[in-house]
Amino acid sequence: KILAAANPLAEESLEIASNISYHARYSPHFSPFKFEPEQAYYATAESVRDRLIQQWNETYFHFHKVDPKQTYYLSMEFLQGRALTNAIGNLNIQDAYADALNKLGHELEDITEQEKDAALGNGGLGRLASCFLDSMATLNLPAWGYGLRYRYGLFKQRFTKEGQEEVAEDWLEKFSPWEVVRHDVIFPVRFFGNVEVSPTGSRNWVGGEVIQALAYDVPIPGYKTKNTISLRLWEAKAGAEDFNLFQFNDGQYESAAQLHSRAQQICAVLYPGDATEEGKLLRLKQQYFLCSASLQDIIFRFKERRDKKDLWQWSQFPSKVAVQLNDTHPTLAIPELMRLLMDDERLGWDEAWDITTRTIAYTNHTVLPEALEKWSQAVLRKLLPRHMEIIEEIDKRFMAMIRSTRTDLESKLSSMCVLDNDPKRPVVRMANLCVVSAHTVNGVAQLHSDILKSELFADYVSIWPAKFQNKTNGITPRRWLRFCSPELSNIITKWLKTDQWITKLDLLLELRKFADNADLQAEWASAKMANKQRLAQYVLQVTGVTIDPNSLFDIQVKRIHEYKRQLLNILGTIYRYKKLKEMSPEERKNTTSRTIMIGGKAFATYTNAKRIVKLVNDVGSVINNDPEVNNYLKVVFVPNYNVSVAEMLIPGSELSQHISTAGMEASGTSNMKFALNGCIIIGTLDGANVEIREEIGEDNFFLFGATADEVPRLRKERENGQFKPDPRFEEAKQFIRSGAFGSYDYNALLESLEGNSGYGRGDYFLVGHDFPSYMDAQDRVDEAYKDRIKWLKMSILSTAGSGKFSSDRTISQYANEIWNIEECRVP
Ligand code: 26R
Repeated sequence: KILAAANPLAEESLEIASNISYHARYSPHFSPFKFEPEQAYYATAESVRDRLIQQWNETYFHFHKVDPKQTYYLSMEFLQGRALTNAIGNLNIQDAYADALNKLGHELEDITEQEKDAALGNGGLGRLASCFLDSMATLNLPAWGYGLRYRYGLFKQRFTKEGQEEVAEDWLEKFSPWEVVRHDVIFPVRFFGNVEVSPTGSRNWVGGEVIQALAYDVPIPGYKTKNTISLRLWEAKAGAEDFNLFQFNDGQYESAAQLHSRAQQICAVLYPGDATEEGKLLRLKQQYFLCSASLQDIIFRFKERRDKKDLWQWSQFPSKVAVQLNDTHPTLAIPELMRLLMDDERLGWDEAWDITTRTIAYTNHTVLPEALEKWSQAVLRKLLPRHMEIIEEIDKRFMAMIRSTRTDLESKLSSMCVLDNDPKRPVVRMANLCVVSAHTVNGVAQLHSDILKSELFADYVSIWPAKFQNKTNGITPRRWLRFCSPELSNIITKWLKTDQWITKLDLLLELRKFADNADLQAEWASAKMANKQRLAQYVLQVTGVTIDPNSLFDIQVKRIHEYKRQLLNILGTIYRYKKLKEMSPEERKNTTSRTIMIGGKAFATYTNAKRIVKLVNDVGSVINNDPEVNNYLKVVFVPNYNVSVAEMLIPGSELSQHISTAGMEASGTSNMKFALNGCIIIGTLDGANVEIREEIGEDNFFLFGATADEVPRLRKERENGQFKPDPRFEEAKQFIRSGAFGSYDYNALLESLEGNSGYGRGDYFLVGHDFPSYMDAQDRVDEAYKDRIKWLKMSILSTAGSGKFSSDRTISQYANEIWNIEECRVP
């Protein structure tokens, strides 16, 4: 104690240690007298939560008092990953916690490993939402996230002889110390039923089933600020009154609790397969559940903050509330806000429409036709009869407006309107509903936003030229550099003589001055090597494969999809392997040794994606066990790619592949994480790659492949049989067909690269076209890596040029250019 008094860090760590012990003892979740890493994790998390709750409450009251305009980010996905390291880091108390845990006989790193990822998202879109929350909190913006509290998040990926197997991931198995249930925040959400018309002509939605939405809040701390905002996740519940005691006593247990089990289904899993009619209905229910609960909550808060004041009007709503739709998944917020304003608050159509359109903005994240949501009109009418009426009215008024003001667009009307009345399959086009109703529509990288304006939404641009914007994605530098690579972070701080870069990422530019400095290069190399060794340890532990930290670490991690072209990567790898086999031992010694790592989950019913996963695994087992070449090449499939695996992989990477067919990847965000960590990108001119290359410099980017504007012509040529494949491409495919990688029949997969017509056939993704330029770019990589000084310089320049890709920059732009909100800092 005496010692501690002289040293504030020691004092704080003593206090923390005692707080952790308190939780282990008095918030017991386990048998007493056990303090293994698991118990230590929960006790540590609870002690961190104590600190958060205080500033979280202060933030709530401060927002309430100041009553600023507030943004609500509606998203069906939040890919939060782990919270402990992030919370401790944002509170800036790492050292004290590490110390405190040492006193209790544990290492902070082991304790943080105990936490399960909160994987309430699929990939890029969900992780973006989580990075955005971090930036909103850090920038002291009045903003909240709204999502669903899925019981099971994204599946865990396991392997059998057949390939990938999906296992439910029970992230709530024990419990989550990061959520607080708000028993007083509960709203009814109706499904089915019918619309009743009163004698005065007003319309009311009645009947059907009513399920309760109960709020669970997750604290989102900002970095080095008191501001701690909320991610509010809804859970579906039925009430005691819905439990039929009579039936239960009669032995009819299932039907007695029918509504309870229907409620449970709603939040049971993230993104259930929508191949069946049943599955489609459930997904739509989830979407509506999120929208209705969130809007009721937003309106409640709007009124609550206003009730204290004398006069208020609905017309003020858009100057107090901004709602951002993360893709079309929460589109039903549009008819739901209209319904609440008209049917519950008794506003007329025009006033409700004015408020709705001034409140809602929409972000598009993909141009892939199969990912553009279209809901069957019949399903929508059955589940949400009043919303269907409102959607029909929106469409009717939109068409009337075009017919009366824009006769030049009449011929385009059938593709521009919201309802597609094709008698074979009448649907609601959700993206069109968003474009017609939102005040702003944005893409997520410059190229993507340009494509939205010139293709997908081209017809609307002349009606509303100012509606369309670009907001290039970003990533939080806290999680994706400061916390996942403390070694590199410390070097950056040392050379910039400040740690301000953590919130002002543009400062990284200063590193350019030192890119040739031998001392910085040496420190840089040793930090990268430490990260590579840590990664090699991890790979050994999860796959049993030993990899050499002196080889070039080449990584491609992302969801498996044909447009992302993991197949191009593995075909290139196969060609590389074949050439190595043909070389003499002397020749091999002159090659660049590589470790190629591929990771990612395949959607459970996406056959070709699963075949690609299997191929990577098969290729890996042959190459890694081939003593002739396995000093020069290893191929590893990293299982169960998720946020915390990314935090391990990215800092240890030197080359990363972002090689989608140009025009198809809206942005990509892992490309930004890799670049920020000093990893060089090999990539196409797609998504945010274009801007990354601009920022980092073309000399520090390995470019190849067709450009987006060439793609349509190349597909045509393909269909006309004008495509002449490169012999290397043929050789790689032939090698697979020869059975070099086992007996599995890869013909069906390879045929997707052949033939000449149709989506997904005739090499729609142009793997064959880009193969030669890809291989040439890979040759340039091998050459560049031989010059270690040159490579280190490229690596430093990569980090130095990544400042633009902070989600702080992205969120500031949303705040200023779309939401019109301002900082609201807790004193
Ligand atoms: C409706 C259903 C079929 C569905 C489609 C697509 C559900 C989820 C998705 C996810 C898509 C929209 C997605 O994750 N898009 C990614 O968004 C990232 C963040 O903007 C981009 O970086 C990335 O390029 C894009 O693919």
